[in-house]
Amino acid sequence: MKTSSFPQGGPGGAVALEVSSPPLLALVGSANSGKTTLFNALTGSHYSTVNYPGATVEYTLGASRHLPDFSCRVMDTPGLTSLVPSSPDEKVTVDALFKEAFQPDVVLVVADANQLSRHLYLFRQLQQMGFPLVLVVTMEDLLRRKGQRVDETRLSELLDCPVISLDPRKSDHLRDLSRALQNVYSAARDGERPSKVQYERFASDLDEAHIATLFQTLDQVEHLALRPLSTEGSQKAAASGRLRSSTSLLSAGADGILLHPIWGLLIFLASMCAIFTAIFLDGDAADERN
Ligand SMILES: Nc1nc2c(ncn2[C@@H]2O[C@H](COP(=O)(O)OP(=O)(O)O)[C@@H](O)[C@H]2O)c(=O)[nH]1
Ligand SMILES: [Mg+2]
Repeated sequence: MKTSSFPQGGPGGAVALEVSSPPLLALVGSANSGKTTLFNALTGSHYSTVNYPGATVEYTLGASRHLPDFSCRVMDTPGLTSLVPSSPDEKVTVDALFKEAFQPDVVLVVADANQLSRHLYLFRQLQQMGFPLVLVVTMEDLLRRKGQRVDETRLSELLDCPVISLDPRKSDHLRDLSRALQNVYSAARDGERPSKVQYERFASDLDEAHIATLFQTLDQVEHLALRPLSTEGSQKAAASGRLRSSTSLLSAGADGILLHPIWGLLIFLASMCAIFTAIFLDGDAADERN
């Protein structure tokens, strides 16, 4: 519990109260990634719609009723693709993430499995800023129809963050989610939250080369974390898996190299080449066995 002046408003408005309140969990992610569906699953649809302080942009706030191990306030936010806002509404949401009385204790990033690398961009920016994070991957049912699945363990290793794949239209996996949130919250509760000054420095340091290299790295993360459903596919994935590093692809050490405009691109191309060679050699060996 902490004391905050976060709006506790009921329908119709924000009322600032100095009260002891449970931790705040913010759901963020691109539009149509499943945030509101997950919000409804977590809160049982008991919520109020309130305005961001000083703005007409709305967000929704409710109490978690279906997270058995983590009692919190849950905040649904408008769609966001990057910490560098592209509309006035996005700017209000981004600004709120850095307002002291408003800052979430844990950020739950919601990403669509079918657009993983694109949706991981916001995740990575939030991670670079130092927010305590849990990643929920939605829409895996649609990915499976295309013959692929999400390897949660692998994705979690690559991102160095808890990852839960779930369909928010069902109530499965909420206990796993709840435990992950509680662990992340406990580990981070006494830590510093990212400040507006840090954010401004981060935003001004972003340049096109850095962004392009980050997208290449995230494409590689997606490639390594999505697995084929078929047995034959699994053998090929296992072959390519032998080439993989066992540490986080986005860990501090790897980041400097992988995000370097020249070395990052060369490493990306070399690893793609090695993976495809392994797949073809494996295929040839299988042909010879048959
Ligand atoms: N097939 C499928 N549909 C989903 C899943 N999660 C959410 N949806 C649907 O995706 C649509 C967009 O979800 P919504 O929660 O409004 O997304 P938001 O814009 O991020 O708040 C809705 O029709 C949901 O029912 C999922 O895991 N699988
Ligand atoms: Mg929504």
